Parts: sequence; structure tokens; C-alpha cells
Amino acid sequence: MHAQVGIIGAGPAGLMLARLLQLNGISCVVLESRSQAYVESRVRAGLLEQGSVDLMTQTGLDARMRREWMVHDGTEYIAGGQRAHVDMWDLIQRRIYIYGQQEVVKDMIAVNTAAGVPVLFEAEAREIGGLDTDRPWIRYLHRGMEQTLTCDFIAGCDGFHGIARPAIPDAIRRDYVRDYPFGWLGILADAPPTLPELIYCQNEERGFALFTMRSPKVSRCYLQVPPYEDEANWSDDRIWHELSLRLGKHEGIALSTGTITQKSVTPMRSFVSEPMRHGRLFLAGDAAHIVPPTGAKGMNLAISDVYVLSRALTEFYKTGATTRFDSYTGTCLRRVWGAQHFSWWMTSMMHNLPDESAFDRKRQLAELRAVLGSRAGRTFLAENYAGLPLEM
Ligand code: RFL
Ligand code: PHB
Repeated sequence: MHAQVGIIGAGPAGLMLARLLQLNGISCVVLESRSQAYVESRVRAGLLEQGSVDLMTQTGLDARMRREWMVHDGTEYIAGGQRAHVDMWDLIQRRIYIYGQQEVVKDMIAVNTAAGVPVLFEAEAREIGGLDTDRPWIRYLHRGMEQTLTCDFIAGCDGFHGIARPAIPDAIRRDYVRDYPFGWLGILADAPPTLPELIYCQNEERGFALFTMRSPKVSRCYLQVPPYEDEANWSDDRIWHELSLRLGKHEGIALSTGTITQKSVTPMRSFVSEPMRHGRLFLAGDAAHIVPPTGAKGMNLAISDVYVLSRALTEFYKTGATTRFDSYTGTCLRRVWGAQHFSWWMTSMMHNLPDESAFDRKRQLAELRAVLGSRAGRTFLAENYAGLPLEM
């Protein structure tokens, strides 16, 4: 089989790239190791920035999203027992959108398949090669049979554990890593959101909690826990009790509880690998970088990477120009490092470190008060949270 672009991975990066290429008349094949049912039910991110929403709109991926999303003009913070509201609309005239990643993925699969883009599920890429030639290839296993896809370019959209990044020789690749001494226990519950807006809580004694949602009837909540905590240690009662303690008592806020339908623990990591291009291989999304979820940037970065990549590929097929290939790493990494800084900053400001001194705890609280208590601080937070432009 041959396609102009071979895409490994049917997450937000691979599927958005497939859509952008198809709209520009470039042929591609998407190889996904998991089943369609699995990728469509994997619970992950929930927050879309304006830039991601705009791109989904321009590419005709917005019909169901517009019916089901929850539009947020502001976000609530609780720190040191005090509430603060960051009104993004008032500060920067931008907002954020809640629409689950698995819904984004479902819509992208439906639209791509309806347009005739081959998305092969249970097709695991095993090896890639020919990256320095004009005929790179992907060897993959589909329905028990080993097959080869030849292409002009390979897009490694295969997430953090994929095979694309390790195909860049160690001598060329540089990884920047920071692991955090905590993780997030995330739950989905049949419970209306506690507030219509997201609540980020920093509790001096007990740590971080986040109250978000998926619909008017479904809450998504997160608790800071040790990094490799076993979710089996967390009974439903213990989760609700802990969420209630971290939230604290505030007028007009009553914790909304219900049946927990899903729980899982995610370790937290900041990671960047460069370069994002090697010969005819391009990395995009989690394959090249990971951010801790506190800033809600991962899915949005995946979408902005492939926007940049689609422009480079479109220009190449239209004019033969390769300048955008050469600038791909630099263009993406400017935005990635901006998001890395913001995600690290939010994470370190909102979580309790296990070995933190009493001084550090007080300093952290003072920082939160300084940021949330000044219009300049809230504006900085809002600008980064609501998202930087797609291409910087
Ligand atoms: P994905 O979604 O991991 O997709 C990669 C796909 O590649 C497949 N694959 C292979 N296929 C074929 N052959 C192989 N050899 C393969 N190896 C892997 C995998 O099966 C998979 O389907 O990466 P992508 O597309 O780069 O998208 C990245 C996002 O998924 C990720 O950054 C976000 O989920 C991060 N994230 C958040 N991002 C946001 O923008 N907003 C949020 O609110 C937000 N919250 C979160 C998050 C991530 C979380 N977890 C669980 C990590 C909250 C959490 C708890
Ligand atoms: C989510 O809705 O899952 C979500 C929202 C904001 C975050 C992380 C996750 O910072």
C-alpha cells in the first residue's frame, strides 16, 4: 500500500492531521494499534482552547460539539480557604470549551471515514525506516498479517509510548524531562457539576483537587495522590470525602455527588523531545511532548502541532517548497515551551510537594494570593489558560 503521508496513531493529533490533509487533497492512511471501541471510550482531556475550536470549525468537525459543549467565560479558584474568580471574558475577551476528548475523537473518526480516509484499527506499526530517503516505510501488523505502507512522509502521532520518537537516533535527539512526586486520581461520576465553572482548589493541608465536568449530568473530578497510587485504595466514599475536605466550606458551593463510573490514576510529567523532525519523519502531539494536565494543554498542543505540519505538507505538495519542514521544530517548540512553562507553573503553584518546607508552603500561598489578587496576575493566567495562537 502507498499513501503520500503515513500517519501512526488515531488520537487527536493523527485524526486532525488526516482531516487537514484530506481537505488539501493529500492522501494519507492512519494506522491505529487499538480497536475503534477502545479509542472512542478512552477518558482523557476535556478542555478545548479557542484555537482548537476554530480549527475544528474550519474543518467541519464542529456539528455535534456545538450542540453538546459547555462554554466557560471564567474559572473559579480556591486557595488558602479563599475563593477567587478569573473572568477570562472580561480580562481578555476569550473563553474555553468543555467537550470530552473521546467525543472529539469520535467526531474525527466519523468525519474522516465518511470522507473516505482509511483509518485502520488494530493495525500496529512495528517498525519505520527509510527516513533519510524519499520513500520511507512503515511495517505494521493488521489482522495478524504483516504489511508495509510506503509513503512520502511519516507523521508520528503515536503518543508518548509510540515507536516514532525512538526511531530518531539518540545522537541527534535531546529529551528534557521533569517528573513530579504526585499523580492525579481522575473520576467520572453521574453527578451534576458542583459549580457551572471549573474549580481549581489548593488545600494547604491536603493538596490539590479539580472539579470539572463532561455534561450537565456528568462530573469529572481529580485529586492529587502519590504518583503510582493504586486506584483500588480509593473507595467511592473515600473519594467523595477527600473531595469534600479539599473543597472546604464556602457559601454557594455544595459538593455534588453521585455514582462513580470510572476511576484511574495518571502520573504527572513534563517532557519535551527535540528535534520534532528527522528526515521525512515528523513527530506531533504526545509523541514529542507531555505536559502535566493542570494547564489543560495536551490535546490543544497536539492539534496545534498538526496544524503547523499540515501547512508545511500542503505547501510542499503545491509548490515543492521545503522551508516549512526546516522550521517545523522551531515553530512548534515555541508554543510547546510556552505551554510547558504555564503547565509547570500552574502545577507547582497548586500542588503540595511531599517534602515541602513550611516556608515553601507559605510562599506558595503568597504567590497564589499575588496572582489571583491582582488584575495583572489574573490576566497573565487567563491569557495562558485560554490559549496562545495556533501558530506563533
Ligand atoms: P494520543 O491521544 O495518546 O494518541 C496516540 C495514539 O497512537 C496509538 N499508538 C499506535 N498506533 C499504531 N501503532 C503504534 N505502534 C502505536 N503506538 C501508539 C495509541 O493507541 C493512540 O491511540 O496522543 P495525541 O494524539 O498526541 O493526543 C494527545 C492527548 O491525548 C493528550 O495530550 C491529552 O489527553 C492530555 N490531557 C489534556 N489535554 C488537554 O488539552 N486538555 C485537558 O483538559 C487535558 N486533560 C489530559 C487531561 C490527559 C490526561 N491523562 C489521562 C494523561 C487529563 C488527563 C487525566
Ligand atoms: C478535564 O475536564 O478533564 C480537565 C479540565 C482542566 C484541566 C484538566 C482536565 O486542567
